[in-house]
Amino acid sequence: MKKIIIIGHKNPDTDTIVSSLIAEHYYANVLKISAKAYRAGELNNETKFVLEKFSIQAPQLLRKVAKDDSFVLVDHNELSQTVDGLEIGQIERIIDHHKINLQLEAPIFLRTDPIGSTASVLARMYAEAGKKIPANIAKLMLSGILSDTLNLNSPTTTEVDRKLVKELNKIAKLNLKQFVVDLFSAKSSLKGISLATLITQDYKVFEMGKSKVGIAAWETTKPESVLAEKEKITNLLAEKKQKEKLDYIVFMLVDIVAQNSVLFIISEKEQALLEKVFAGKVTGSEMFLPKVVSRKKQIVPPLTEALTK
Ligand SMILES: [Mn+2]
Repeated sequence: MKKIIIIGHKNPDTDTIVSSLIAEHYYANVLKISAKAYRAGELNNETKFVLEKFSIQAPQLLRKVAKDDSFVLVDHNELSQTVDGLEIGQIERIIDHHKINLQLEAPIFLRTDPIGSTASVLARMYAEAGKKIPANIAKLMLSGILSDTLNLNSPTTTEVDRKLVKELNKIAKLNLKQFVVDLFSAKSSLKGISLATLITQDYKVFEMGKSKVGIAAWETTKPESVLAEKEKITNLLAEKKQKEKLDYIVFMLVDIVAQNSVLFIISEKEQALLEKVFAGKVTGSEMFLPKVVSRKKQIVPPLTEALTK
């Protein structure tokens, strides 16, 4: 029987997981259509914390794409970021907050808003449908928004997200200050994280012009612990670049307290590109970027522009 599968991106983050669960609820309660949330990879420590705190079951891992099933993509739309084996014709709906980079073959339901998280987009969809948001869904929405916007500090944050946090917390009734401390401490936790995992847990591949660019990010309140491993991380990145036949690979270490980033530079090729695009100085194979915390808004667009010219 044909099923509808809701799925977020590979190397799932909190927004992608909570959005798949929220979308499952939206399908059941607003659209009155049965659809099931799955995940495209292992949960990170932050997402585990969220689901445990609210006693919500994680979506099952999707092991195989069946030809008959149709798909709802949440929090992504690039084929390089979705589950392997999925064909464009199987996509029936996209709910996202990223730039659309997809050539479709047929009309589909498509909802993208340029706001802080996919959870925010879903919250708006409930409001537009005149549906009340239950407390457990409001908690998931808050987690997605606060995680993706780094507690409303990322430049991806909009007025919509700020208002939503206030409105949703009237339902969820969380101690937001404490919740964010716990959320970011879980985000920064290296428990069970090998260096190989560290560079793939929040890793995305982008097609920029003719170049294939891998960009890994690690958001943390404790950058020192990761900086100390720079050499090993750089070696792993070089291997990954070769294995995946990438043109460039970059690792972005985001300090979510000080609100800045350090890019790890693996070769002269990356150095030349990054120096041209960001006008920052490379010292000891790293480039410091003050006030840069968002891959989506501050790293991907200027790189894409430089590589498509
Ligand atoms: Mn997101």
